[in-house]
Amino acid sequence: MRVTLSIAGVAYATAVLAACPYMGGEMDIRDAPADHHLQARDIPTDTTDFMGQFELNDTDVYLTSDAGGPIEDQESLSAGERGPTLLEDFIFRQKIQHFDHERVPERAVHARGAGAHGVFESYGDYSNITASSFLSAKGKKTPAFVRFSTVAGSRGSADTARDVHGFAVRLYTDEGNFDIVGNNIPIFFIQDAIKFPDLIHAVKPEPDREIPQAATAHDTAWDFFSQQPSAMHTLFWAMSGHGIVRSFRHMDGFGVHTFRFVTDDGKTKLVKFHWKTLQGKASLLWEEAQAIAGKNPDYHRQDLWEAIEAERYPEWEFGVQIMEEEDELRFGFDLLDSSKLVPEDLVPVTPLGKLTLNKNPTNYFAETEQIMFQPGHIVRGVDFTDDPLLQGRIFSYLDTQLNRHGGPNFEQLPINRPRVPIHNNNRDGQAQMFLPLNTAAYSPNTLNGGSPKQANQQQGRGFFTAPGRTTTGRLVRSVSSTFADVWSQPRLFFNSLVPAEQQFLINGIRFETSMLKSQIVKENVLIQLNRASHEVAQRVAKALGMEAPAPDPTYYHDNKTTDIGTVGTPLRKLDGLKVGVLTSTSSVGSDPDFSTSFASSGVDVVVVAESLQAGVDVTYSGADATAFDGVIVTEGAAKVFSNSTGSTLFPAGRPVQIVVDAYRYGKPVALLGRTSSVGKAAGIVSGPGVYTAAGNITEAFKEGLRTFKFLDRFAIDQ
Ligand code: HDE
Repeated sequence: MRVTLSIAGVAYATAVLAACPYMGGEMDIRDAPADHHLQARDIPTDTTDFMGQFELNDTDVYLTSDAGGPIEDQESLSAGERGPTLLEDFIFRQKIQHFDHERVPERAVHARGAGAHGVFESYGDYSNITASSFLSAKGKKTPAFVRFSTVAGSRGSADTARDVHGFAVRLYTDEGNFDIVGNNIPIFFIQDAIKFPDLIHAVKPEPDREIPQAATAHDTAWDFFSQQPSAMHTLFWAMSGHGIVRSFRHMDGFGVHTFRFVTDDGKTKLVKFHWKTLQGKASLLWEEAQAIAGKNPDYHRQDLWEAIEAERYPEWEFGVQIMEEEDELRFGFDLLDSSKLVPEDLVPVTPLGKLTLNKNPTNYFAETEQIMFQPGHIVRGVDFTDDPLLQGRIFSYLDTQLNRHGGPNFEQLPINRPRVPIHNNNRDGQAQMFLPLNTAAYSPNTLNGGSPKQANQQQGRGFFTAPGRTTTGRLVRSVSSTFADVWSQPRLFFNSLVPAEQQFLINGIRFETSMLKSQIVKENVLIQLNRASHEVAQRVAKALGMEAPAPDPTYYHDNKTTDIGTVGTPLRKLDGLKVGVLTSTSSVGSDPDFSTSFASSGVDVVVVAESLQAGVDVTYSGADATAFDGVIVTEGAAKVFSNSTGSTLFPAGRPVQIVVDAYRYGKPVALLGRTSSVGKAAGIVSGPGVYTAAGNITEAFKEGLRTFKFLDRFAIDQ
């Protein structure tokens, strides 16, 4: 059987796998069309079309060795029933050897993550600002894969560790892969890539005892932060709700660096990339995040998976802040400095398209673990800037992929493979998947008709560097003086938060610095905080039992900007939020049917009772306030609460603890019927987000979920 596929890249891959009878079919790579550009416009937007061909279906087949022969592999071959295993046992050797080599090095940073497939859709034709084909027409769709992550923890660490979150997007455009390898925080700790190993060595567990895992609450981290004050700005963001997000779906993404958009005729604009969550931003409280880390370390991973399985596809709007080339120093800081953001009230974000995640990976390792992003994956119409952090990253990611994969052919793995064919003179290397037909693997050549031909700005829609870019300068090893002010923007961030989130930020710094053993490090931290804000320094110092230094007002100001916090703005969608309905086994059937009334808003109702039976989703022994975004105590629950300490079916006091915690975590809480005594026992004071009305509270409760955190419940330093 001959299979003709419309995409040469696909054909290559299939040629290799087609050798396996279980994949069905034979093929010849000469089936690949000669001119891939004819095909390039037809790339599949449904990612399953592409990845599906690599799926291995093991249904109703015999087990085989890797070499294809049918085998049995439950017992090893031995000399006599009680004798030694034979070296000859190729089945044993292959099975064990493959297992021994199952792991690849985890990512040096961002090791813990979760990903999903999706699609990007352009809102229009933006050829007036970029020659990128994925933004060339209204409604144009481009397949995507996104991987979210935390930075410091290892692959098995907990999702809710306080951290910056990775937000890495790959667009499989019809002119090659474009990766925006960004974070959920728009700025970065350092300004020059050469300091990255220092930053990471400082935040990773201390090297003698390998403690603490996935946390910056230790001496080396804050020693570095206080010696490298460019870290203050990102640190402020990480200590606020951005470091402990409710889910990956509830955070924005940022390209961080300033990039360039380039048009066909070479005109350029400076741009910052943004992914704005269409779910709305939401964050956890630190106490909540800590509890979840123990109760459900897979909290974020699970949330993303379940939302997609339930077809509540998370969405982000892609937009750019557009600036002129001559604006590099216009805003009082340098656009090449990645420790600075461009306030959105100065330059608003122009929306260009929408990203929707609509398919979970089929295999975590093959897709989420093996995807290898690179800031160096850019496409026609986009160009770099001289940001020294970006310049270093372009090297680092390629290098790290070589280390992780062991050779240069990682781009041929299904998840990394562009959805357009590849034609070049790169050859051989470990695990080469292609059978190149061209024996003149060099340019220029005549023997292959000069092909592959050079593509550039004028021909073949090739990538091109912005023609107007120039550079001159003395060779120096120094930070630009335009990068010097690293305190004004952390202050801008703090000024722009609502008082409750300012308090959360202070609490975060208090928690972390209270773990420090070195008095000198604590003093240095206060000196740096004090440069950004005397108030912050004082409030932190109070908890450390120390004195803040005298005000250091050089960078003090009262400016604020917009849309910067994670609390105080209602959610845009309730998709995938969970409401715990506390009841008892004897009254499950007679409780109101909350599932139906919440379903229309995408909210899941989880019924909690003493033991599992029809209509009960989870027991009190398994339930916890951290698992819910809001809690409803039904009338039927009253008997469980009054018997809180008497049952052996759940830990003493658990039902009331769920209500206590839900309230103190700022969640909406409803006390129905005669459960006011429950409220009393839980210390609940009636007020916003507490629902006691006799009638149907569903709509009001949904508003409560939209509010997400009731901020009046949190004390603020006086
Ligand atoms: Fe990364 N970073 N990084 N980083 N980074 C990696 O690449 C590096 C930086 C980011 O889900 C590594 O494949 C240097 C900024 C994300 O697979 C490594 C510098 C931003 C991910 C690396 C930075 C990021 C990484 C580790 C200083 C936001 C995970 C494994 C210049 C704009 C991508 C890997 C995924 C991963 C190097 C700074 C985001 C070692 C040298 C700034 C989202 O190559």
